[in-house]
Amino acid sequence: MTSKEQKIAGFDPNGLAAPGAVFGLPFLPSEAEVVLFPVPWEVTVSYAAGTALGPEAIREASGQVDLYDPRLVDAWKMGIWMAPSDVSLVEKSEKNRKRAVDYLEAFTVGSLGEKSERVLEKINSACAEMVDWVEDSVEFYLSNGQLVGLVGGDHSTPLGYLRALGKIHGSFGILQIDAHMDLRVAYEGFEFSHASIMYNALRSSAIEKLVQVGIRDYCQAEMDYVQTDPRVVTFFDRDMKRAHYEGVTWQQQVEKIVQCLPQKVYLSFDIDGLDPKLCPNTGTPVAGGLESEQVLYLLEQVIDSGRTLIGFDLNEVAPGIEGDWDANVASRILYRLCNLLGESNGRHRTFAP
Ligand SMILES: [Mn+2]
Repeated sequence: MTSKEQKIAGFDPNGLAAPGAVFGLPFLPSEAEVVLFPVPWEVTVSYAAGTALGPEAIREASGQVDLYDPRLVDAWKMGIWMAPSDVSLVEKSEKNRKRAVDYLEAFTVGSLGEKSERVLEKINSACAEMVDWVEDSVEFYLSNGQLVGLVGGDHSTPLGYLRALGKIHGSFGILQIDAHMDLRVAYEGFEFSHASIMYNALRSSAIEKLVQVGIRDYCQAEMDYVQTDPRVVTFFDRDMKRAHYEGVTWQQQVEKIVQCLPQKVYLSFDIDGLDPKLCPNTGTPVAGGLESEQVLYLLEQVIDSGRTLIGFDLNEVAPGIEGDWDANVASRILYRLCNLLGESNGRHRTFAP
């Protein structure tokens, strides 16, 4: 028996979760088919802060998640492990977040001088470093043959991961669940803003398609961008709701969404794509949106269509001041996402009973 098999044999999936380990699972980093990579970073947040606390809040809440997966028998045996949050990254995020607040004050009152330009340069280069660091870190796990789920942080965090996947897969499509298009060009002067993640991603030819779902808060320039880039397909929340009111089923809508995606699919899941009752403390909540099971159904259909989920991120989760509701919702979604990622890449078969 390998050490992993011994752990599986000795683990009680019905028991209380051990604190600290994600989902209470007993695996070593090298024994995990899916590695969760936390990026506690929020520098360019435009409204409420708190998403840098997301990964650790999710880790804590994950102990409450029951391990039975309705789709996959003994899903937990595949092995999920979450890397520790990098302390120096947290410090850098805080330092640059303060810089960003000062810069935005000057920006808002229209008093940008030479000093604020220098501050902006510092912020942009710190963000560029974060992107490079994510790319290198994720490449390490991918080169081990492991699958990666990135846990933000704000929505600027997965750009380095997308670059790493581009090197391995050549090209792929992004399925984006979000209230926002995130197609702004250097929002508020920030080159790597959470509001620019998809604009930045699309600068690479590795992204052959961007399919956006749940969109309900966007500006004219973003609408114009969608018109000019044939790779982008947007499913607006308003249109999907109206179709639903008029009798179109979710299954029918999902079929259309899935048809827009290429063979290889990356999921970028901004929690604010959901109804804000499920994520009241997220940075920029917008009324409307999706139920968590609607998104999971969509993903299952992506996989059942024969497409491959090559990776995902879950971002913009903020725990808020009281309670752990946002992290509770997010950790349950995260567990199902990990299992679907493993399933889509044939990683469950090895450990089936
Ligand atoms: Mn977003």
